[in-house]
Amino acid sequence: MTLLECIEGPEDLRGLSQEQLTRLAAEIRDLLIATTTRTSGHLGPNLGVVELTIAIHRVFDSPRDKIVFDTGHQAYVHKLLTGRVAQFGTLRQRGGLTGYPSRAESEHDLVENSHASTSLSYADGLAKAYTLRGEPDRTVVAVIGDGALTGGMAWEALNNIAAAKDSRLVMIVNDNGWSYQPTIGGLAEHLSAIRVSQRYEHVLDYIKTTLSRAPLVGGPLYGTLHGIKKGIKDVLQPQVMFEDLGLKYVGPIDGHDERLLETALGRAREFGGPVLVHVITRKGLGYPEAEQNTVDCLHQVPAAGALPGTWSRVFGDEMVSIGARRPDVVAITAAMLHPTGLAQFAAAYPDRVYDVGIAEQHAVTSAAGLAMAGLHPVVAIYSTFLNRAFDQTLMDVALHKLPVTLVLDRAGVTGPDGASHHGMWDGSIMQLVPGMKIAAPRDAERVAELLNEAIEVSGGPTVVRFPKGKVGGEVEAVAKLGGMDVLRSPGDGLAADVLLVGAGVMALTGLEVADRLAGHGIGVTVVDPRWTKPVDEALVGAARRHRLVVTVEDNGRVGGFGDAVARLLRDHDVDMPVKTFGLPQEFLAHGPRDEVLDEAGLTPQHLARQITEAVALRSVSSSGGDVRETATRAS
Ligand SMILES: Cc1ncc(C[n+]2csc(CCOP(=O)(O)OP(=O)(O)O)c2C)c(N)n1
Repeated sequence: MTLLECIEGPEDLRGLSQEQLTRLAAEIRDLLIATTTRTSGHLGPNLGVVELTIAIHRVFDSPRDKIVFDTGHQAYVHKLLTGRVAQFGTLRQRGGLTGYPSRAESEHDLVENSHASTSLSYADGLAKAYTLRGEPDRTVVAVIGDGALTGGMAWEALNNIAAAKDSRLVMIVNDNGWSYQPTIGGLAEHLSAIRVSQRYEHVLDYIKTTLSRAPLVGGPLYGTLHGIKKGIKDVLQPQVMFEDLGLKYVGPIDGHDERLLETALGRAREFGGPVLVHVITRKGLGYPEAEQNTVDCLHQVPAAGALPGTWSRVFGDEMVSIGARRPDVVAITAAMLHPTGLAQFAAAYPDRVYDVGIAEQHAVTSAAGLAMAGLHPVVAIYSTFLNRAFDQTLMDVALHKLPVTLVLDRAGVTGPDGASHHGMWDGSIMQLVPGMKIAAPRDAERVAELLNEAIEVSGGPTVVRFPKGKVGGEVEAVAKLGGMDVLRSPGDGLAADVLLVGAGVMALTGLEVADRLAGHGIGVTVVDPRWTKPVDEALVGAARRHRLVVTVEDNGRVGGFGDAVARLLRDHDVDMPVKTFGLPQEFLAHGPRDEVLDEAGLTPQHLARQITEAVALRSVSSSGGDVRETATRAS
């Protein structure tokens, strides 16, 4: 039995010797590598926090003390130390452990949102609550990476925490110099100045020896730390910045020296007010393939980069051609250059790409500024993270009718990252934005076509949304209906029973549904709207020529494309039932995309059954002709 297998909870760590802790760290690293290379997952970040997580759990008393992991992708070690070794092999598998903290999994898990830069705000609230409730013996710990620290919310929180002098709050900045890519920005430059400083080793030694001589508790300790800080002020800039905010600063601490970490954290805990502990770690430590990976230190396995054949790559390739033709087109990423497919654009036009850090709100308003000055920015963002920048899209971009294109990767069900990563909101919230135009390509050709159309729009914002993963082969239109593509007409001998409008890839699902329904004698016209906002008014006439309208979208059902179609038909007094299929408006668990879609009823089989029942309920009286009579042949 390994040491790790004997750890059923943090209390089992307490009796271990330093030598055993070293062995434990090695066992954890072995398991992290063996598991994530099989199941997929965040390898690099977790390898970097092994000693830190051990130290946190030896110093603090979870779950009485509260530990908030920012983003939560680096919480695997925490899972292993809180009784989940046996289940770890099920990581990110359907029904297995989630890839982030999960309140359902453990009382030691608190925050499962996985959207970065929130930990300090949660921690601020928790610590204030414990003060108010008269529970001063509890400490709140936030673990935040230097990448997550580039997010605006983190700074709003710091500003407030600095003023909450009674909060027993320990903020651990896990500084490895990397976000997905090397962390960018003014703060990052300060932090990296420390790491490359030739005097860094001396500083660590100095802190090590001085800390071990420091008094054990409270104010006197801080006097000592303060003295250290002042002494190294010329070498280390960040603490000056934190100090100017009014925050106590401890560091930098070698994040792989478990004993030293314990000493620093123990003293931070005893201080009794908010303290920031600056810890230097190495992303990917212990796995050469991660340590030496120059793209992202194996932030994720398999790599999140835009591989050939993926939607992101098709987008990225098209951006390179657009960039050659349109010198006014610039690109923005919020710390996701490679995963969003912008790496080639960055290589071709290094001056025309901006990595703003994990700062989606800033990305969008900065894009507004670029557009005001005559450029056409393309903001490439994962669908789920656009939620952050709704107000910026609405008020900063749309109100000013600015030509900004938001390219939303990973729209719809994404899979193993679970509830917080499914891109199921954008199709609804973007419907609310006046003047917004939303494109949903069904295949690679349409990604290029619709991206180009979006970039031609000069009077307001546009969205292009597409899913995660591999893109299928081209599906050609058989006819046009207004600006939409007709992919299939009911077929010989079948009536125009159902008008099925499938947004994006759901148009392809629609084709399979139509095949199944044809087998039951039900004629289906399948339309890909291409643009899901504004809804093409040609649907009004087409609806009148069928007996049932069906919409299918890979987005939450509430307020999405389907609701927009139903509204259009109501507004035109079309007396036609509309069945809107989409994702249930719930937080959907993790699992393979096809399984999540299956559970949501969005497979051809489920849809065909439900549509057959709906058709059966309709009266047989049929009106109007066949869309084939009115559609013009696609040229
Ligand atoms: C709002 C938001 N934008 C983007 C991401 C995607 N993302 C996940 S982890 C990560 C990098 C985090 O870097 P850091 O906090 O330094 O942690 P590390 O992985 O380096 O330990 C990013 C950009 C996210 N989770 N949330």
